[in-house]
Amino acid sequence: MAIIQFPKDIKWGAATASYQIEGAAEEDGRGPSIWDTFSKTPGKVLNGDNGDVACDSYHRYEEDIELLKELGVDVYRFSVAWPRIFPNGTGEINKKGIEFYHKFVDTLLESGIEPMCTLYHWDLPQALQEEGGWNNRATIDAFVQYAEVMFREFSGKIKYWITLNEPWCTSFLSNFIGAHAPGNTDLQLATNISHHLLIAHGRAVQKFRELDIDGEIGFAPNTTWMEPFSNKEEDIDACRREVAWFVEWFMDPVFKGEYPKFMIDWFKNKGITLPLEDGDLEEIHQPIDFLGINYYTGDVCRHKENNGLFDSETVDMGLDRTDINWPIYPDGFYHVLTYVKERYGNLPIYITENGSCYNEEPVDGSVKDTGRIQYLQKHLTSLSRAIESGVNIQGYLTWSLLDNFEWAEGYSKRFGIVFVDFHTLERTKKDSYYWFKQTIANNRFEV
Ligand code: GCO
Repeated sequence: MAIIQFPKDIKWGAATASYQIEGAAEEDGRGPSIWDTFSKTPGKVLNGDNGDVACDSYHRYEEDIELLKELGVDVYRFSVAWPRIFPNGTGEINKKGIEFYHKFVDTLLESGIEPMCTLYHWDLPQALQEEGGWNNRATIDAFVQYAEVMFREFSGKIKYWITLNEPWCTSFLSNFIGAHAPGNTDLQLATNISHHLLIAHGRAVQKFRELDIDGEIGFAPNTTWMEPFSNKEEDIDACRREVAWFVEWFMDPVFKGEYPKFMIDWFKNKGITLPLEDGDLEEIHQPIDFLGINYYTGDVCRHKENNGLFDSETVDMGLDRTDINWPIYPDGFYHVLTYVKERYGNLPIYITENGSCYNEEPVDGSVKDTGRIQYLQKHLTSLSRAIESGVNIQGYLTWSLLDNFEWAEGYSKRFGIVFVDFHTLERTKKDSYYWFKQTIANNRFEV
């Protein structure tokens, strides 16, 4: 038996996102988002599912906060639906949207839970998409305006702010791979969008400083880790490109004020360039207070000529997989955390998402999701290795509090530590909920 002990001041939490849980899609003046459009386009989301009702958290947030309270978390990460604040993306503010988040944040605070607010977790107002979405620099202005409204309204209540969730998904997954809204498949477009998102991030941070808001601001890129199949240079380089697409591409501009040259060169060979304008990199390169890290999976990878975007392939090493078929690779979590520390210095890090898909359902009132407990144990053990190695970890937030609308997978993939029956909307705590609760209470667990 080994004891995995966490520092006494580590913050524990859970995370969700607006479109995935809120429902109430047409209520209180909310405008349509690109996810409403996408999920209602036949063939885009499994089983034709959409977020019209989701977990109905818009109406059941008090019950959700009770679950958080009993769990004993310090922090809850949620996202604001931009189209509830600005139904058309810009212009008139929707007072009812603001009121909803006030009620919600007040209830969290009364429960002794610190709100961590993500401004952009993918539900772009459809009206902005019709003007070109993130490919149009006007969307950056609209985002900064929306951010300013939120900063002013919630100053003093919300202390932790995240500008963007997973800009890789918003750009490359949504506009090159085409799996997420708006579903484009154009690498140049996706590259433009990745750059515009970073400007939007930087300008929101500038606005936050200018308004002198009391609190901390950061962003939450998704990370992965690829272990080279062999020590051959070409395998190492292939892995480096794969990881850099998630890590350096988004973090170098923020922390160093430049894009990684080897990636720029790689893209240039494919005829792809960045839509760089004077002053862009300065705007992106703003000091931030913390880095959010989302980590789920990694793999073993090697060079393969003319394969995919990066002349690479993953090699099936027989790693166990979760029910979404992602390899379970806790060592990658440790490696990416130490890598980020080496490359960017020892800035404060929150694990803003880490969790797993297991689809167990309730039997006699309990959900025996042992796979999820094991996943948590393994990843928290890796996290402990990173902490012991000096990585400045401030907190760990698991994805997710609730089973929810899993984007293109609809309701078929469950990531919650609380089971949601999508017909009755009844919540049932899973075994992993109780395990996490105990880990939070003791600040440690045994393996
Ligand atoms: C993400 C996401 C979540 C997903 C989770 C599981 O940021 O990718 O924030 O919305 O549900 O990652 O795929």
